[in-house]
Amino acid sequence: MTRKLAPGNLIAATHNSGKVKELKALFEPLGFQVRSAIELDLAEPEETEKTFTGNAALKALAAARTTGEPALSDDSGLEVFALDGQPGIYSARWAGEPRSFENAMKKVQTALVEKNADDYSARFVCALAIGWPDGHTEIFEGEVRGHLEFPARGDKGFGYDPIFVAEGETITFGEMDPDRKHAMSHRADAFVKLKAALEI
Ligand code: ITT
Repeated sequence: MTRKLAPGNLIAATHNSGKVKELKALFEPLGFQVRSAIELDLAEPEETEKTFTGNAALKALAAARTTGEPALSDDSGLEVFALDGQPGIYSARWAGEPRSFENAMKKVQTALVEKNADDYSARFVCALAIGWPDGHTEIFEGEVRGHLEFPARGDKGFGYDPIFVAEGETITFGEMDPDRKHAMSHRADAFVKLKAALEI
């Protein structure tokens, strides 16, 4: 049975400040006090799973066990159809260390050019997980479909936003007002499912 989640303390189990901002915007209006793994200086677990849902569960449980509070995690990424779903769960890792999404976006473009691809369809995927200190998890997956455009445009958002144009749109997520992105993104899609199932 789905475990419910009452408003209260919630740890955002992520070290990505772009995600922290978006997750706070989603959960704080519902009465949650959200503190991030960055604020709490939590260790970053190694993402050893092969799926978005697996990695989301792993990150939420690590934070919940360390803090003794329910934790929310987000595992997400960009899947490019002509690249057989890459970078996918490796979306952050394509940016190298220290992370450069300018480089990651160039890598995507180079891979498409090398493949002679004429189909630039892509989707963002997001798995949101809630983990409890006793090991229970609830996980929800969302997506937003669209295509890629180069060169990158816009300085709003984060990650691959400057090259992603959602279906029916002409501007990139990087150019879009954050409220509008929040209403249609893969994160919003997963959040709607989470909210309904957990009755928050
Ligand atoms: P945490 O694991 O600490 O949450 P991370 O950045 O390593 O942070 P992921 O492993 O889930 O997170 O990597 C997902 C990457 O996919 C992320 O770094 C972004 O570059 C990209 N991504 C996910 N959602 C995105 C969005 O809404 N807009 C742009 N890029 C996004």
